[in-house]
Amino acid sequence: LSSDTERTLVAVKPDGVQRRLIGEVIKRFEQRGFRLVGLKMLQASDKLLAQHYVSLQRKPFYSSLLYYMTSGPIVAMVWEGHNVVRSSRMLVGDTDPAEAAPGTIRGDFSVHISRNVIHASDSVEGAEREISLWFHRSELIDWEGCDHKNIYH
Ligand code: DGI
Repeated sequence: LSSDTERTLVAVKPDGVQRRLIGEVIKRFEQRGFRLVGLKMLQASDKLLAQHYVSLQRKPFYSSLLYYMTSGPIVAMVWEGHNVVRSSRMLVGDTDPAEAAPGTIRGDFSVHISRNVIHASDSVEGAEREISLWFHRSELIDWEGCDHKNIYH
């Protein structure tokens, strides 16, 4: 993989879908210059979310987190580009909206940690694990934008 093909999982959570923020989220990732290589709307199962949030199983908020994440459709995406994992976390902002800077997605569109609109993988290894949970390989599309030479070199 060349340095501009790092990938990350981004998901508009049920509150973000209900609040019609799908387009806003896609707009921010597109205008930054990242490439969308996978996209779907789904009603996530408890099984998928248990795998996705395996590291949080012992947290006191775990059952309410799963209840919320299964309360309605989620829009899952895979974005590709140079340093996209770290850049996505910066676009998304702090986990707690009270700490998220204005200009970030959470800082602009959320108030409470239990309804923070969006997910983005927190490491390259985490991203690989999460992408394989949420997407089949056949659902990811390799394509090169005609603007590639303007965004890279
Ligand atoms: O990677 P993040 O989503 O930024 O954060 P995380 O992996 O630590 O936690 C996953 C989600 O769990 C987070 O987006 C919101 C929820 N969460 C995390 N900490 C708390 C929490 N929910 C509640 N109610 N209270 C928490 O302390």
